[in-house]
Amino acid sequence: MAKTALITGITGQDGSYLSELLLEKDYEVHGVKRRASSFNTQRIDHLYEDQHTSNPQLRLHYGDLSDTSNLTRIIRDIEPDEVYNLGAQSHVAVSFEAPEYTADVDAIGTLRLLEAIRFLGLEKKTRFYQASTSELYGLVQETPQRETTPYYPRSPYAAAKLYAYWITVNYREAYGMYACNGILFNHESPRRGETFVTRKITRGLANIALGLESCLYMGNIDSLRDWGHAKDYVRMQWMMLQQDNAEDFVIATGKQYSVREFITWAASDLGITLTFSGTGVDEVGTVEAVIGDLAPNVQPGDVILRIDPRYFRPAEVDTLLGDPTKAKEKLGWEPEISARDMCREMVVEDHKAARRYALLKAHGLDLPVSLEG
Ligand code: NDP
Ligand code: GDR
Repeated sequence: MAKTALITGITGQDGSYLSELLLEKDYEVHGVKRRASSFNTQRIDHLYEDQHTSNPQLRLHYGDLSDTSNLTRIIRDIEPDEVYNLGAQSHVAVSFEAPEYTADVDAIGTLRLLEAIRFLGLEKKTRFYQASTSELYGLVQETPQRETTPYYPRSPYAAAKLYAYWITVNYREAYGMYACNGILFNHESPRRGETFVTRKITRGLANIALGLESCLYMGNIDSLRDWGHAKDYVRMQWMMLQQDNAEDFVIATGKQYSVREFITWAASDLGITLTFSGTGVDEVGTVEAVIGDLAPNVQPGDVILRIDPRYFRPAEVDTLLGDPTKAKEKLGWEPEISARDMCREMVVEDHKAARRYALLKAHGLDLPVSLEG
């Protein structure tokens, strides 16, 4: 019998890759999507069949992690074998501006799902995956970070996710539920939200290369991260629910780079050699040379990167580096795509999108390019 999965956050980056993976494995996939005033299913539109055909394998339900009765009803109707809780207000900087909402959705939203499973008597049937995060480590207490490293959250987002982490452990211990945390380090892809740092860089530089924007405004470019590819990481999310016993795992590559290095890679994938000069908020990125024809609107001497303190966070996580040894040894999981190759893939996709915009513009069909960072 085909398994049934429920994914919260199905319209997000990970939700889209996980849906693809589960559909390939013949799951019946259900997703919770939020009501929005414009379409928000772009990342999964390619998977969505006409719902009028018999037995579509992917079904969407309106819902929200802040709505207990809605979540309980969806779980009652579906009785899923597996729940993947990927839904969240997932932007760390935004969580400083909307701390209460972030806590409600990211922390209490997790409790609502676990409690719905228990309340409906599904605690021995339904397996639960919680999207935990390397942000739990915050002000790091040990390097590299592993499953036993103490947590020190540095944002309302991380504090909310810490509650979600522990309530997941608690439901496992208290009620014998198969519930586990994937402590995932940053993972990216061409489907990454446009305001996270990697995508902001690849999209911004591709737009600059084709004359759609003139300058990229960044925050702390000395920040260090362990970046993997979302496609590799959702494979691990599924694997974590297929074990005999529920356990928590760190998912990371074990390699670390700075935001500055990522900027240099993306620029070089567009044929741009960038040099940095100045310090602190006065640092700038200047074009030293341009090779090839991917960046026709950029000249040597152009300043295409500046620091904008608006993007500094009230408390920063300066460095994260994960140790995925447990995942490798117990599950045989290895990341297949390097950060460098992922950057190239993201630049290629963003350059294609920028070319489409530039072409429309050249034909008088001027669509606005959103510059929100
Ligand atoms: P995204 O921001 O791309 O996706 C978040 C998803 O959650 C979207 O589908 C969004 O819907 C949905 N969502 C937001 N608020 C609510 C709400 N109130 N009720 C229901 N759904 C909601 O995140 P990612 O795919 O990158 O990440 C998936 C999960 O993994 C998140 O929980 C994130 O915190 C966590 N995580 C991510 C990491 C990463 O590097 N990507 C690393 C570690 C953890 P909509 O499309 O309508 O906005
Ligand atoms: P992060 O990802 O906060 O690690 O959370 P993000 O890409 O937003 O930031 C990474 C680092 O880059 C620095 N930075 C900037 N970040 C953004 N967004 N915009 C900028 O202009 C900018 N300039 C520098 C940040 O200060 C930070 O140090 C992500 C999210 O996906 C979380 O949901 C997830 O839990 C963690 O990764 C693991």
